[in-house]
Amino acid sequence: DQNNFDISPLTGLITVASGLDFNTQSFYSLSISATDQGRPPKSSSVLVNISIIDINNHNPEFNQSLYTASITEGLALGSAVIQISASDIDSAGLRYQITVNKYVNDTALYSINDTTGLISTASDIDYELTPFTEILVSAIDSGYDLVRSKSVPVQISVKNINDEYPVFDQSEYYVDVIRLLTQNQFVLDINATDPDMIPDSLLTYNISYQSGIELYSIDNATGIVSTLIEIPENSPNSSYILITASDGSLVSMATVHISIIDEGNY
Ligand SMILES: [Ca+2]
Ligand SMILES: [Ca+2]
Ligand SMILES: [Ca+2]
Ligand SMILES: [Ca+2]
Repeated sequence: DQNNFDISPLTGLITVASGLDFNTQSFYSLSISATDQGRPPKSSSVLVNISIIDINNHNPEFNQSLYTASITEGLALGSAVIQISASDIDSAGLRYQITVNKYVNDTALYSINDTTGLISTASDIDYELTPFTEILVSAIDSGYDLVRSKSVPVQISVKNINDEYPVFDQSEYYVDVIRLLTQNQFVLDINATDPDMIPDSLLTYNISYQSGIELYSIDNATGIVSTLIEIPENSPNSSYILITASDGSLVSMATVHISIIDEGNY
């Protein structure tokens, strides 16, 4: 290629005239001629072959400047999240690596296959704990003298599902009730919470079982337990009821132990 090289007409020194790139053209064959100043001039020519030596002069490039993915919480460990891909004009093979990751209890949330660039879950992904995370992925070439790398942000958002059970503020409740309490009297206030977002955390309370006859009722919304009827004189000293809290699909249960005490002993 004439334009890539110059030759000094006097000294014969061949110099580079423009940028050379192994990846564009790796071999040149120049025909050089020398001419004397006789009359008539005589000349002769020679072929000069020039091989370009490859160096690592290109950075790896990702096919996107930002990757975004959306996954559902509760996926099995090792589930695919997103495929990352980079290329490098140099022939060297690339490997991938996560350089910045979010940790939960010292465990990385995501991992990457260093040859394929596939990102997978490396831990339990919990919306209530980490609804969104940004990791940094690097593509690193295998340059011989010089290693080049490039990194790209990967944003992963987690979709919520109703996976959290209602949690009572106590698993067992103990309450004393005065015998001869009339109906609609306050007995105790039960509370449960649910880590999910509304509406998956809106709870309904119910009494699922009462030992003995039906003496108590619960307000479905507030969890306040009251007497349904006047406590009969002959009711046993101790009884229990089972309370459920439901978010619409997930149900938890707690036990309320009730001691009925005589008014004089209270
Ligand atoms: Ca390179
Ligand atoms: Ca969860
Ligand atoms: Ca959830
Ligand atoms: Ca829930």
